Amino acid sequence: YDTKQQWFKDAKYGLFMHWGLYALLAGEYKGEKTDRIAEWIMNYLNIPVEEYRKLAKEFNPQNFDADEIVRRAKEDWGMKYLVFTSKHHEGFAMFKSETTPYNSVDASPCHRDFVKELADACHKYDMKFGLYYSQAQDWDDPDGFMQTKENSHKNFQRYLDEKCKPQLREILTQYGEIALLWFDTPMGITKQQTQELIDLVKSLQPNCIISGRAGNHMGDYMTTGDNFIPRLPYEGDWEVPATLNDTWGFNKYDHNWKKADDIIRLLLKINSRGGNYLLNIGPDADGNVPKESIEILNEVGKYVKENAEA
Ligand code: JFZ
Repeated sequence: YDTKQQWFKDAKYGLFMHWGLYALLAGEYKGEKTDRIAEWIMNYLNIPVEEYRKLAKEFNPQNFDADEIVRRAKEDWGMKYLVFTSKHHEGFAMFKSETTPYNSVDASPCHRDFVKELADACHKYDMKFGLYYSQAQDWDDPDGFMQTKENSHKNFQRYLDEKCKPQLREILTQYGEIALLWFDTPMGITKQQTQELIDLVKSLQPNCIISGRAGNHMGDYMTTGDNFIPRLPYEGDWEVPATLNDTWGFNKYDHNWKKADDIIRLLLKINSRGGNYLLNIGPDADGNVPKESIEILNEVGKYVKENAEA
């Protein structure tokens, strides 16, 4: 695996951000809790599409400040890139989309384009900007993949042609440089379909790096499992996506925070073997980054700034 992008080989440390409508539920729906990853709540608790969609009408994150988050990541935490969930498995677009009105500008009272806000901040602070896009799982589209739904992805190619590709085109043409496209959970996608998506990305942004989970081992680098670190010095580019507690999306019941010292140790271990550490935050429904996340990242950042940065 070779991304051919020096910035990625040098990056070492980046910020992952999982944020979507699931933040409104924060791990609980109608009194029922999930102690598993909170961005999967629609699936875990079998919330019907029509019900889940209503969340969009409540989404008004007054405290979300892209500039502040990116400034912290760059200046306080020593991170070199950001990856943001433009659309997670729930299917809701966190950007203005002409493809479907189910997006944060058209379906929510805030009328805000969060990809735009983050893109502007990243370009301002010279942070590489990447986008997560769930290419296979889409629990809102009848033809998107959902493991537990009978008859899901019946016409997966229609979903790809009518939602996935048009939205990829949108995020790759409207926000300046997209340094990385973070595809994920390539369930039920063929080699040819994966190739079509990669070709589309590269035709619009030739230098855009494709994550290891594009499908069929066709990404530009290796993405490991959460907190999994390959044993040998691995030849090639790789990245470890990881959480600070036990969830990616905000879960109000998850207080199992890692210690800053443990994060520092992991960062050094990953970097010494040549990998990048992509560490996650999950803002709440008002747009606040959990204070525990900020405390841990500040402490790690202090170490990075004093010892590890060139
Ligand atoms: C996936 C998503 O389902 C999850 O919601 C989150 O976005 C995470 C970053 O990615 O979950 C995975 C996918 C693959 C592995 C672990 C979690 N893996 O290969 O170990």
